[in-house]
Amino acid sequence: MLTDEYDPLKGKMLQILDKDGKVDKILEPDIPDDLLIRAYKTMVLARTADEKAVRLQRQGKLGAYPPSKGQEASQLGPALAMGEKDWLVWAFRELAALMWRGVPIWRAYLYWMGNEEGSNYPENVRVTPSAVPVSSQIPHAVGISYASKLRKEASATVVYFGDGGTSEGDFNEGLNFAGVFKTPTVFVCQNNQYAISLPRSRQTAARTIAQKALAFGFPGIQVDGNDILAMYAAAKEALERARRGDGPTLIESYTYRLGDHTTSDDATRYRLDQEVKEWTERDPIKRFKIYLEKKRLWTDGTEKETLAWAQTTVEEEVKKAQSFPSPAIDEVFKHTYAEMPPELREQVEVLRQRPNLLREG
Ligand SMILES: Cc1ncc(C[n+]2csc(CCOP(=O)(O)OP(=O)(O)O)c2C)c(N)n1
Repeated sequence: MLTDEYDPLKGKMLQILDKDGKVDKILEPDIPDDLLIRAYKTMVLARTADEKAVRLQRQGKLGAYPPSKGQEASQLGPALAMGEKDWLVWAFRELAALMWRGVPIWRAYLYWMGNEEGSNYPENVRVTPSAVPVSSQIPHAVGISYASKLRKEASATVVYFGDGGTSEGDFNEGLNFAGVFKTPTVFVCQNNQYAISLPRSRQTAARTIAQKALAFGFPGIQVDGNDILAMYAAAKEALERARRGDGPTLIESYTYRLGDHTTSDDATRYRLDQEVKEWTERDPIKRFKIYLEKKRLWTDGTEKETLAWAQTTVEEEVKKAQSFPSPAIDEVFKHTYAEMPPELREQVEVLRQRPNLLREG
């Protein structure tokens, strides 16, 4: 068991692919070549789509956007290990995972353009809508997985949240319930070192986030989140544990947000250039590419083709998102309550009479 070998109290972090693309042969997971290639292409596409979203925001064509540059392996590793019937519950910075699970990029763009159609995923896609209130998605994920346990379904739920999210009541309540009721939940904490400007050292005095699992009575593991093979292996084991009925696992993905917190943030005000430079050298895409090259699955030619394909694909997705008309005024109020409460109905009426209020803010 990886969670025994890498017990958080032993102070070891799971890494299979080091920053120079060298693989640990003993721990290397058995992933078919075609899946490895698809995973790499998805990471490149996610990076391209992410950088495009930031540029669209700067041009006033998209609202606030939370970049995920640098966290592609952290997100994609667990998604790769998931089965078709498993649920993915995300926060707001998990573009690569959404893409892998079948959410079209244009829908993701539409969501950040303020159009709720962006959350209308295809019928067979088991992904919940984004949850911006920090950690509010954790109790939802525990509820979903508890429901599949009661129904005796063989599906598990993977839920993503950040290091900042671990200070919320919802984190503590959710993990406690999961431990007591042995729900089939895989908790993936993307520890990207900051909650906006607050560094991880100010978030908790615990040495690792992974060790918090032990107090809830289930295993935790700290994983190099820029190593797709390690994230895949840890998630695979956690999903198997969940499906066996042996309960939840907490995976701390030790990673870094290379971009700003959102397009409203300026990370240079609280991070040193040197730190960003060091993490850029640990880029998850770069090391995965070296791994594929060594396995003779990748060449300069396929790289060039893939970069061009990613650019063209993203431009097409942008066009699709932009072809949607602006939503009707009452759309903004529709998707929280089954029945709209009177105070919201009142606000809709005011807006109908004075639509400029929305633009004026
Ligand atoms: C309950 C709640 N409080 C505050 C905020 C404002 N807010 C948005 S993101 C964020 C930081 C989240 O940090 P973390 O959980 O580490 O995730 P990251 O943004 O780094 O991915 C905060 C405080 C919010 N969205 N919800």
